[in-house]
Amino acid sequence: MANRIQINKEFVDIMPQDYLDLVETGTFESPNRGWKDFGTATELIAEHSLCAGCPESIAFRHIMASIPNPEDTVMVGSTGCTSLVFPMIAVHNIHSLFGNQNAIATGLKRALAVRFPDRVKDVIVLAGDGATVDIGLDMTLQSWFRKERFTTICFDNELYANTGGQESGLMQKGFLAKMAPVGKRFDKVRLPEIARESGCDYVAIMTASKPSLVEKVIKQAVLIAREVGPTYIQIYTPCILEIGKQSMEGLQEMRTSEAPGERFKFREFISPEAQSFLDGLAEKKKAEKIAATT
Ligand SMILES: Cc1ncc(C[n+]2csc(CCOP(=O)(O)OP(=O)(O)O)c2C)c(N)n1
Ligand code: SF4
Ligand SMILES: [Mg+2]
Repeated sequence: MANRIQINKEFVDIMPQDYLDLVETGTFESPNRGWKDFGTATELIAEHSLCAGCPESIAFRHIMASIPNPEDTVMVGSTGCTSLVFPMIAVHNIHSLFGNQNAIATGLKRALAVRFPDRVKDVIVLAGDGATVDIGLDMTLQSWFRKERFTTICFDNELYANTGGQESGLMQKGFLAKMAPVGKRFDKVRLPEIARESGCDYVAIMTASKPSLVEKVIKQAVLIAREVGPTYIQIYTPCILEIGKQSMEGLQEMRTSEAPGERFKFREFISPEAQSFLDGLAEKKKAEKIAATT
């Protein structure tokens, strides 16, 4: 049972069961929480408002289970399908005006450091591709140039899903959508490469199909952002509605798109500073294991 996360007594009788379970049996304050804990609680309440089978919901659940320090994490969202989920997750979160998310996160991270000097506070931006690479690109890049210490996660569904399927910079070349009938004229913007060149110390591109991989990447990204510099994760969360797939077909779509040679094949970039930080962590873990067995 969580000590720091409590429900106000006045509200207990109106809270959804998922929230009550979360406080009673959730993994907050557990140092080794991860996707293996699925089933003990639901960090994203089951009756969320995304389309049935939307891969954004799977990705959200994998991420929520993997955040290393949820009780001291603030997430910053932006307008889009992702913002339908934020009212239903059990982590502090702020909704920002479309595109402003990395500017808001910058101020928040700095303010939290002043307000809570003795406590580690993690900030995680989670926004769609339209918010990250189109309308918010200026704010995204400026936060990376300045080496602001937070993680940016882009749910890349390669279009503007929430407004009916307009073209985004991350859409594939030639793709036709309901509100982009001419077809995309230029290549998918290479945001992972731009992130690396703009100062990110850790960058990963992937799908949400493998919970263990999502866990590893999220933990690395959050810890590197805490200690070294900005981190960026781009996750393919296909909009099944716009690409004409059934609710059960999202997982296969992600698997197909992460095959060798495909655009979401797992890739990561780790700066030398981030690598030596990760090596130090691994050494520490090894030493703790040896100490525990002797
Ligand atoms: C300042 C502003 N501009 C435009 C919009 C309209 N709008 C709402 S959601 C959206 C698209 C979101 O696309 P994306 O960021 O890719 O998220 P998705 O819905 O695909 O998850 C747009 C253009 C808005 N709400 N606010
Ligand atoms: S419109 Fe697409 S991205 Fe949005 S909830 Fe539905 S399937 Fe998911
Ligand atoms: Mg999108």
